[in-house]
Parts: sequence; C-alpha cells; structure tokens
Amino acid sequence: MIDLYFAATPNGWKATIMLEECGLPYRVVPVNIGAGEQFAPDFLAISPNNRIPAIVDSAPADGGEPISVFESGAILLYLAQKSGRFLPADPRGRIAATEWLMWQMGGLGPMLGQNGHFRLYAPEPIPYAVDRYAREADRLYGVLDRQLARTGAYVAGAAYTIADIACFPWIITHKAQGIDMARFPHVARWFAKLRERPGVKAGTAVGRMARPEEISADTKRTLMGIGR
Ligand SMILES: N[C@@H](CCC(=O)N[C@@H](CS)C(=O)NCC(=O)O)C(=O)O
Repeated sequence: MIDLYFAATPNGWKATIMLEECGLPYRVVPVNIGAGEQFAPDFLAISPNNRIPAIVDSAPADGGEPISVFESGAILLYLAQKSGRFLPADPRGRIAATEWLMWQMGGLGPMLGQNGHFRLYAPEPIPYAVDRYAREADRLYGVLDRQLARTGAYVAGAAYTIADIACFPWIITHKAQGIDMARFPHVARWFAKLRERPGVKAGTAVGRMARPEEISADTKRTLMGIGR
C-alpha cells in the first residue's frame, strides 16, 4: 500500500493521476496546507521541503523498510520504476521523457506558479512581476506547443509518459493563468485528448482546488506570507 500525502493542487494531481494510471492501490492522507499541516514534524520527516505531494510505500520492491519519496518528479520516477509503466525502456525514449519531466519540474511548474501568484494573489498589483511571469508563461506554452507539433502525439514522443503526467495538471490552470489556448493548438489538442483518459479523470477527481476568491486570509498568511 502507498500512502499519498496530498492536497488538491497541480503537484498533488501528478501523483494521483500516476497512481490511477498504474492501478496501484493507495490511500490519500490529506495535508491541509492552508492550515500549515505541512510544517508538522511527522510530515517534515517524510517531506523535508514542507511541500506536498509525498508518498510512503510500505511494500517496496526490495521487500525492505518503507520508502518515502518527496518531490512530484521523483514520485513519478519512483512509481514508473515500481510499475514498469510510462517511462520507456529504450534509452532514447527514456532520456526524452526524463528531459521533459525535468523541463516541467524546473520550468513550467515554477514559472506558472509565479505567474498565478502575481496575477491572482499579490496584495497589490506589481506590473513588472505580472508582465515578467506572463511572458515566461507564454514562452513556455510556446515551447510545449512546438514540441507537441514535432511529436504529433505526446510530450516526449509517440508514447504517453510521466512527462505528460507532470505537465497536464498545470495546463488545467490555463484560464487562471491568462493563457489563450487558441494560440497553442497543439497544446489544446493534447490537453483535450489527455483529459479523456480514465486515469486522468480519476486522478483529477481527487479533492478539489479552491478558487482564488475562496482562499481565506489565514491560508494566504500560511502559504504566501501575505498579511504576516
Ligand atoms: N517541487 C515541488 C513543489 C511542490 C509544491 O509546491 N507543493 C505546494 C502545493 S502545489 C505545497 O505543498 N505548498 C505548501 C507551502 O507552500 O507551504 C514538487 O513538485 O513536489
């Protein structure tokens, strides 16, 4: 059994989509990040960066002690290795999936995170920051669009991989990010196809992301230091 420490956010949904796609049994352990549960010592022992998602696999392949994994990209790699799914075995396919997983982890996720922050949550508008991250979000959508035009299928090539699973939940937020999908037809085609996958539907049905206006002042203080 795998325990998944989870909140309903794009990074959390990477893990639920992967677990659903692989058909691995898991138990959701909700972490109320708005209330600061990510700072509890028990959780920090599993996830020292005080972020969800994290997993604890009590039946690892080597039959040894439970293994805990934090960082959504590492979780995807771990589950791909455990299940033998969504990470190609051939070296070219494997490195392509790894490259695009790293691109998502180091670029798409963090930059869209900042774009969302300055568009939706900043207590006062900071035009320089809004413009900078809007341009970066636009650039990254362009990179993804060209890649999907090139492959004609999935992010890392002809096969659906953990690179798709890493990118998809962030693209769900395109409206809130101010992205006009009509400008990125290959992303739109890929997004429409993925959202029909049963594993993606089941994974994104876990929990529900609060809309910005539903996020309380306490949560903003805990998560973003706003009003501290
Ligand atoms: N690089 C990390 C980022 C995880 C992350 O930012 N998680 C957010 C929710 S999407 C979180 O736990 N935030 C809690 C906090 O900011 O204290 C990963 O991909 O796992």
